[in-house]
Amino acid sequence: MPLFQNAAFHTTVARLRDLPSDSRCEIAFAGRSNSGKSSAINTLANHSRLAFVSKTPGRTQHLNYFRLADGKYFVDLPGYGFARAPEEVRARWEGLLAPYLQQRAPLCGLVLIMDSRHPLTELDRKMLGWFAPTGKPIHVLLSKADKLTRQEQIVTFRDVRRELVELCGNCSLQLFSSLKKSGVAEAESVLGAWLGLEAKAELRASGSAGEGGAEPRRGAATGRDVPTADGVAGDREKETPGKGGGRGQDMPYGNKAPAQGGEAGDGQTIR
Ligand SMILES: Nc1nc2c(ncn2[C@@H]2O[C@H](COP(=O)(O)OP(=O)(O)OP(=O)(O)O)[C@@H](O)[C@H]2O)c(=O)[nH]1
Ligand SMILES: [Mg+2]
Repeated sequence: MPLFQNAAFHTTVARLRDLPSDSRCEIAFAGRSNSGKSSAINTLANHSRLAFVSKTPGRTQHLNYFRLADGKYFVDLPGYGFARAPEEVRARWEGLLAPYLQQRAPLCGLVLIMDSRHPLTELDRKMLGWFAPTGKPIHVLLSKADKLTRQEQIVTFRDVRRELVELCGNCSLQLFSSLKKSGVAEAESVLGAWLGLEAKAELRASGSAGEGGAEPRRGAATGRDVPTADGVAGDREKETPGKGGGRGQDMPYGNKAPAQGGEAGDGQTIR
């Protein structure tokens, strides 16, 4: 059974004070509008309509929580770079997302989705520069890999990996396609490890408990130079202190960075 098969919609959050208080570990899915965030959540959950998917950019407007297990969540975020979003909406997103991304304690990692045909846009770089200083891990999904030839996948993967090393100390990446459902096992391995769900999956897979065979699969994302045969690949670089200024630096959702101290938009403390 896929690791996130039991995912179920939990809640929608539009104000920081409504963030779930029982969360112990949550993973946020960020990226440009229309890059495939909601689709990736559906694919990982093996569910066609858990998160709303749309051809029209700007579909996801709030923080949508999907419960995976007790205290463990995926969080679908609004996309950035949606040119038609009015300034007021963008300001609201920034007021919500800037403090969320930088201060939310149970946020244990970020999945950054980039359309593999246009990876590392200026806004993606802003997001990396914004989030990397938290020291939390980032896993990049190069989405819509089905739109690239095998050769293009290899080149894109290598190019993005080379650049990521410069931009982010605690990053990994892989190719992913929701259409072809490729890259799922690799993503499960990385995200399951962040959530502490992977060991259980290993036990299930090996059919034995406590037999050494339940070693975590973290290595699955390590040290590959090129995508593997099923179009999946990964790489986990050594952790180095994040570059970029974090607070005070440009945030991809709006035009202005939040005030020093990371005001919570609705005056709430982030937990
Ligand atoms: N070919 C292909 N299309 C995809 C893939 N993933 C998503 N799409 C399509 O891309 C469009 C946007 O997908 P969404 O998952 O809604 O994107 P999003 O990033 O959640 O978008 P916003 O919520 O607007 O920020 C939809 O038409 C999807 O069907 C993929 O792996 N391959
Ligand atoms: Mg969406």
